[in-house]
Amino acid sequence: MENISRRLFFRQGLSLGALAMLSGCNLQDDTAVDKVLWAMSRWNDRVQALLFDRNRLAPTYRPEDITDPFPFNAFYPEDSAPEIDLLEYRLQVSGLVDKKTPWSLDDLRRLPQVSQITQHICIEGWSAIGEWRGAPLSVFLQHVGADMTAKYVGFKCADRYYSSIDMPTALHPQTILALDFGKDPLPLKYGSPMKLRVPTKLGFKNPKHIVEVFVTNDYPGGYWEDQGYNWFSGL
Ligand SMILES: Nc1nc2c(c(=O)[nH]1)N[C@H]1C(S)=C(S)[C@@H](COP(=O)(O)O)O[C@H]1N2
Ligand SMILES: [Mo]
Repeated sequence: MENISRRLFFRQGLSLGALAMLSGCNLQDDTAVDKVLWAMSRWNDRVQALLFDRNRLAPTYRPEDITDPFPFNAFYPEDSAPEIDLLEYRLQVSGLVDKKTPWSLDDLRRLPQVSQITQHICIEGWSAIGEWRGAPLSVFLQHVGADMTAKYVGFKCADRYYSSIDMPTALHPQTILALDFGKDPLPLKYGSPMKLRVPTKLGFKNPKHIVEVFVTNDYPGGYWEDQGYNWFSGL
């Protein structure tokens, strides 16, 4: 048994068969296959995290490159996007932070704002260029006294969507809590009143309609991530 799996490993590379033998599971069994694939995806996350260069910037574009109209996407149709009262809105902050006081939109706008024209790439096979403006997430995390040595920053949305990113990506200069799309406040369909814009990751890692930010060492997953999309999904 030992020999067969070693031979398979060297001859065929890390084939599913070899993996099954190495991990001692029977691939007739769907849950065993599933476990192996999940383990591979989490291993892939770790390799991607190691390769991530916190100083490398995603490409930026010119105003004339902006895609108009910009596509809408969500797990529901456009007219079902959650409507949030802008005056009542308070961003909740939880987990490994010193200050859990909720933030109004004016509070968020008082932080320094940066603009970016970047490309959004959706796993479903389309990409588009847009302009977003907002506070760097790193500045926000400093203000709330976040534990910057924690592993994850997670996001909860008004529509049951949720996602999470690694701390190095959270601290990347192009990762922003976006309040504006082009010259105007974020429209309802694009994530009003606030979305995470993270141009170093795929579109599904850009949660819209964010109502809570939390810092944690416990893997938070995400809406699509928990259905099999690779968690890191980034540069
Ligand atoms: N709250 C929320 N955020 C979300 C989604 C969603 O369904 N709900 N879909 C994600 C996906 S898959 C994509 S491609 C982008 C689409 O953003 P857009 O409507 O601004 O193009 O939002 C992401 N963030
Ligand atoms: Mo997407």
